[in-house]
Amino acid sequence: MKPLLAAPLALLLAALPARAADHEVRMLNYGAEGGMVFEPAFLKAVPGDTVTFVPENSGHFVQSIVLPDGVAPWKSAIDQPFTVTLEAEGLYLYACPPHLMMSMIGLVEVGRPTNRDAVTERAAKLRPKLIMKAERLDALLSQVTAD
Ligand SMILES: [Cu+2]
Repeated sequence: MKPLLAAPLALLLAALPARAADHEVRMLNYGAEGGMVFEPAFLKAVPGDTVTFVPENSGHFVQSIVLPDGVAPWKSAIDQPFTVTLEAEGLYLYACPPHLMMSMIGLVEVGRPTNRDAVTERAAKLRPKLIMKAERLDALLSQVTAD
């Protein structure tokens, strides 16, 4: 291709929307970080991506705890795969309610962490409920992009 034609083609390709990614988070009785885990528990994504929660063992479901402003709360049915579209920028903190005391929690960072303060506030209230492995909460928060 002649160089004069290559430049307009590159511009055209750059204008096409990027394909949204589908991330997979497994719900496990036992994973690399011990018992009752989301894997991976921390995820980075961009608006428009989806996350599918896949129950690989029975007894798990997923419920949102803190979401970016304007995003409706969500909750899956027990033992069923569940897909969420990440429409807004911000942090999506979620848990498996039956195993909350065992710190079965996860966090998705979509674009910029616009609701960091809300998540930090809620994490302080959540911590006493995490009877085992509460350090998982700190590990998740520590992975959020700094301002
Ligand atoms: Cu669970």
